[in-house]
Amino acid sequence: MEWFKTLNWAGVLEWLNTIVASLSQLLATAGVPEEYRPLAAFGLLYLGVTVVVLLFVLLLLKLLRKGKKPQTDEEVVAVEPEPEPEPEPEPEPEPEPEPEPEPTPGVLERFKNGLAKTQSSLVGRVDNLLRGRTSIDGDLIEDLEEILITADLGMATTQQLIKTLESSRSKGELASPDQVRQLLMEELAKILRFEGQQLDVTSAAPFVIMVVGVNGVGKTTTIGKLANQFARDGKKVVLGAGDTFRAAAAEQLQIWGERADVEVVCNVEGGDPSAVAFDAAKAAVARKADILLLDTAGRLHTKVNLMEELKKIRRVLDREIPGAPHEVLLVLDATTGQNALTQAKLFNEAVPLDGIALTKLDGTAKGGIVVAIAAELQIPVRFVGIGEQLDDLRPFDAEMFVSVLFDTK
Ligand SMILES: Nc1nc2c(ncn2[C@@H]2O[C@H](COP(=O)(O)OP(=O)(O)OP(=O)(O)O)[C@@H](O)[C@H]2O)c(=O)[nH]1
Ligand SMILES: [Mg+2]
Repeated sequence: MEWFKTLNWAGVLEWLNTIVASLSQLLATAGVPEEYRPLAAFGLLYLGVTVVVLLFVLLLLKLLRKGKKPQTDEEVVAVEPEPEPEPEPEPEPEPEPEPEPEPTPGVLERFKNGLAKTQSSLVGRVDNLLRGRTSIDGDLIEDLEEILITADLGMATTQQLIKTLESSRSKGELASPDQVRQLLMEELAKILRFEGQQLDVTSAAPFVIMVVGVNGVGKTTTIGKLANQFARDGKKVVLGAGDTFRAAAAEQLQIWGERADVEVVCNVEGGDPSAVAFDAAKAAVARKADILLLDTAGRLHTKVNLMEELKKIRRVLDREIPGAPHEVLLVLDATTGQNALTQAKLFNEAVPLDGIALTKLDGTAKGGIVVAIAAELQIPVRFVGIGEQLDDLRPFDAEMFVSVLFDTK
């Protein structure tokens, strides 16, 4: 307040007087009558001072805002929202993080996920039985027998496995739980392994695959997945829509054909499936295709006339392409368990089967059926379906299957 007292008020008044006088002169030149000039001059002075004070306040606010940078989160919260926030300086662009690897799990992991239910119904129970055992006795083998049967390995296969276990035990080769586990793995792989397990489509051109099976097991889906994989491998593929029975069956195959970018040969709905087989075989030869995949209508294995129809299709194919079909692939749905064995036996009687595609392993605890199929039918399992995605049909590999099944870590 000291400065206030020491201020030269007389000087200030004189200075104001000078300004008012100059303003009056200015007003005179603007034609303002003399009696209004002092009032107008004061008015102008008042306005001018107000503008200067306002500008000063604004400048002060701006300076304050610049100087005050919040340091902590609490301070940020405490800061009053500002009427016109200064645009924050653009933060330094963070270096782009390396793109995450695709979340699609690897083949082994997909297999493991697909076999999870079968694993717990078979290996999980075997491990529970073996846990904490120091010796292997007859009771344990009996309990093991029950587990194998209920895990859909089938009576005959289970008996065969139990016989091997018993004979090892009597020779003193089965002293620890680990040895039981190991022997089971070896024996299962032995049953599942086949000479020429993988389908070799290079042995003929066009290589004709006729796909058969009961309703809804996954024939068309399997054809779609195979077509995609073959096409991706650079093969020229033709599809034959031999299911003329079910409405929209040809459309379903056509969608798969579009996805794989391969030709689909169709005929009228309700037409003769042998005629489709004929047209498809002709088209495959004309286009110099590497592979012809022929879909057929789902049929009950117990319906004799329908099984006869398959024989006719087979004959037609053979007439057009000698030696065809090179592969009659039976599609079985793993969720049907032991019923799949009956289907396979009856189909095999009508049209000798070359291989099996076991679908829907992902949705079932009955995956042990694959062992029963291989052991009792002596037909190689070529493919297994572990889901509905394009890549979820995998070539079957006995060693891999067993090691994934017993990998409980
Ligand atoms: N989870 C799962 N589903 C599958 C698998 N394979 C096929 N499916 C499903 O099974 C259902 C039937 O498949 P389709 O291919 O139409 O069966 P289809 O044998 O051709 O049937 P029909 O022509 O009617 O005899 C579809 O919903 C498929 O997505 C698999 O491996 N896993
Ligand atoms: Mg179908």
